[in-house]
Amino acid sequence: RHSYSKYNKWEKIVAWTANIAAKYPDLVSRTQIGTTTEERPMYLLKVGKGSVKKAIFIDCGIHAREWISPAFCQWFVNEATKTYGKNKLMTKLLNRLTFYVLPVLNIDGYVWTWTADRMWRKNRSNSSNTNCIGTDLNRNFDSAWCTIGSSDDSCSEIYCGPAAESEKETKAVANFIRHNIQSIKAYLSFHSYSQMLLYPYSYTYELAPTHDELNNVAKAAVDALSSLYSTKYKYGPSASTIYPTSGSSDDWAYDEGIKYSFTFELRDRGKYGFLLPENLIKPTCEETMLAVKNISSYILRYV
Ligand code: 0X9
Ligand code: ZN
Ligand code: ZN
Repeated sequence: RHSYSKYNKWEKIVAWTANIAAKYPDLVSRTQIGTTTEERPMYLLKVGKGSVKKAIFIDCGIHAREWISPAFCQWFVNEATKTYGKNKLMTKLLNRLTFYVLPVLNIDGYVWTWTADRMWRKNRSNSSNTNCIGTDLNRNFDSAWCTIGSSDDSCSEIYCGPAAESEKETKAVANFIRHNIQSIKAYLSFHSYSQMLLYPYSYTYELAPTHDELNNVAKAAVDALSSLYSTKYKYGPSASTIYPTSGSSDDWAYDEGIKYSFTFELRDRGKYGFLLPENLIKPTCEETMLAVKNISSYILRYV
């Protein structure tokens, strides 16, 4: 049985995408943006009232073992549908913005963490034709691809793949974003763990052209998040706040012109790490909702 306060396996999540779209036809619709290496359908939920307006693209589960991330995407869609018409801010956000939510980007990897190796990170492709499986999808985007904080060794956990966008999962997301670049104003990517809100750049220590605004938006979002349970988040440019990486989705989205591009590293700070207990799903998602609503309000008001 699907539950928002439990981790759900992929079959449950797929069924859930169909069910929530059927239950709220005027708020949620489901489309397929591609298929994974192992031919699983990549379903995207479009959440919002009426036709497409300014849009916010949200993805979860780029890294397979970061289970709190897909849990958050599901939580977000539930909260949106459940509180539409009741919560004033959510009603306004859904009336005036479109949220594209990809509940699990790396589906094959996610399935692998449920069936074979709980600590799997990469996707499940053998595009290198070596003994080692998997490309790190957060190293496979076309932004300073495979330069810094990345590896060309297919056995590495941060393998960049044989080429930028070599992976079907990367390609599907990048194509969708390119096709909808006029409407997409913000890109939010959810990872775990370390409690950070990161923004470009990661492939260079140079500050992004809009650094000051990104910093202000991040600070406000982190303040909103911590107002609930006092959870401490660091925020800043990715390279200096966590570590440099190249081929990452947020840098790519930013350089495509999506000027509000953020990566969340959700709870915790290492006590449980990727194995965050289920009783922490609710508090983690509730506080994160505040940050996402805060950023969304900013987009609505100023962008
Ligand atoms: O290494 C990563 O991809 C992210 N950390 S994780 O533990 N979730 O794997 C950090 C990404 C930082 N880089 C960007 N935000 N671009
Ligand atoms: Zn990650
Ligand atoms: Zn709630």
